[in-house]
Amino acid sequence: MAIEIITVPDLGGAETVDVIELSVQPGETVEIEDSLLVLESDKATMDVPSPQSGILLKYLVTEGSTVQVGDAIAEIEAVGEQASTTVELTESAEVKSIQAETETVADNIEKEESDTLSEQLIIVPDIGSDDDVEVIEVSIAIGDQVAQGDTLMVLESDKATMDVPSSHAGKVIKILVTEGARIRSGAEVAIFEVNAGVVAQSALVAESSNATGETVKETNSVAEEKPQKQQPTPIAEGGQELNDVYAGPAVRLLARELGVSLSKVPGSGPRGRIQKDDVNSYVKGALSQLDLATSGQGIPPIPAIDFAQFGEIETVKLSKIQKLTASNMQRNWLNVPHVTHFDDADITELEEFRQSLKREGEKRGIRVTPVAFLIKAIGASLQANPEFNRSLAADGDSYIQKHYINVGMAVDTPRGLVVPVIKDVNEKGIWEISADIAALAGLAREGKLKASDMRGGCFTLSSLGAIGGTGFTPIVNAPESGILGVSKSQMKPVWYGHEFVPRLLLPLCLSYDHRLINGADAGRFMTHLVRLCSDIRYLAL
Ligand code: CAO
Repeated sequence: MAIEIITVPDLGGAETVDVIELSVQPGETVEIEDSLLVLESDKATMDVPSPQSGILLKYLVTEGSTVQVGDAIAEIEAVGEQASTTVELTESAEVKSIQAETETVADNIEKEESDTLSEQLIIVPDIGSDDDVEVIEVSIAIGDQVAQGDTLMVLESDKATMDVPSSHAGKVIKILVTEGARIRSGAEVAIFEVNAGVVAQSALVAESSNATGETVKETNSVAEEKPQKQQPTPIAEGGQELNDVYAGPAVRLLARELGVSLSKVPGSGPRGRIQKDDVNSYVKGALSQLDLATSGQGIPPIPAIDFAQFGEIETVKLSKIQKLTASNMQRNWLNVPHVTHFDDADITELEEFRQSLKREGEKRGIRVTPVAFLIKAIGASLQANPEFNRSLAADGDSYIQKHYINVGMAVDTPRGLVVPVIKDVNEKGIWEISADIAALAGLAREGKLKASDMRGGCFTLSSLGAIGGTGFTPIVNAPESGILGVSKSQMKPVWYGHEFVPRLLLPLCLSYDHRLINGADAGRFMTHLVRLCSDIRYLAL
């Protein structure tokens, strides 16, 4: 096993350069000419290609470090052949050719003397090759005021990425190229409305790779006075200013593969250079925005509002439970077509019976509330109406019929809403259920529930009876198919056929998943439940 130390090759004149990108992960395999890292001097950005195929063992430099010719930069476990030529980061032959040709083009550009506005056809200068190259970016939009030297578009060949700067200042009135098109020297790029009297100049900025993959960046001016390469300030359709795009070929390629417009990616590298990580972070951010936007199945997100403009505010972080509740509620509300069925149960006798249990309850140390009867009655109703004890399978092709009866109970705690589950309620009596309610509600409020205490529910009870209200529409705790909301019992006059009689009525609100349960099923379930609550003798049957 041969370990090769890779060193900084000839920098083509630069004394020191910054390492701005480590392009390979240690442990990854590299082929000859794969870019190992990107260096940057004041004038040029250079990919350092691997002279050796093998496994990159480690880097001997870090991003941000400064290196010079001969410095060791990486260790490679050599596999296969070594590059036959020495890697040198000199100006490539192609770039030189581009420079020479560009000068010729510029010499031929005519000078306009007129003071009137005229149309000017903008063409691709000689790019030093007869091959078609791809337009990877059109940097101008119709209506843009372009300064001489502004980037019109970016071309990419197998070996080079080239900014094509504008030979004229003017207003873009027509664009004749599209991204993805393949063009060559002399191709028509755009039509500008130009102010006459401008000395036309042309420049070509090439960020080019030679045969060994090295990249150099050169600006070649061709007129008597060297035109400054302006920072492009293209105006997007919405009138929004875009940033100059400063990125190497590898990053441009990645951006194109991911469909990212580099003008939207903030660069974190030296002088704002866009790095691969910047593109990845941009994509991650965009995806999470998309998740937010589509978590409502295409429903547009609620806009962010600065409430401080209306008065004093404070921002408080949600607890874990609150966040989970929010996400579960939204998920359930959006997934489950809800219907809520209302009825009142006459619990006059139930309440008398419950009061009669108080003394014994004190002896046992158990407090019996209406909730215990409701949970028992729900269990019996689930047994009698098994369609409420089903869950729709995730694929929507089947349902799961449960043969156990566990009832979840919403508990209001300082940290948020939790739903412990009372297991096998149909096998338990009122004392046992009451003890379970007290124990689980206590654990919930102390934040001591175990995950297993909150799993396996078939149906949920949400009792707001101790708090008040005449009715509400609870959200189904999917994949359960029903939830019973209970409001505060009240004495009300009930017509007994010949007189009004004061009765204690308990408002019940049954929400259900209409994909699995029909209205008639819900009516039967509710009627059964109301009968059990109104005459608890039926609970014994
Ligand atoms: N009508 C009138 N009074 C009622 C009642 C009702 N429907 N339900 C309970 N009460 C009474 C009880 O009888 C008790 O009074 P007594 O001590 O005089 O008998 C009193 O209200 C207090 O009850 P409690 O809240 O201590 O106990 P509980 O068994 O009624 O409820 C629990 C337990 C855990 C369900 C409840 O404490 C709780 O947290 N409820 C909130 C549930 C919730 O947040 N739901 C919304 C979820 S979705 O948004």
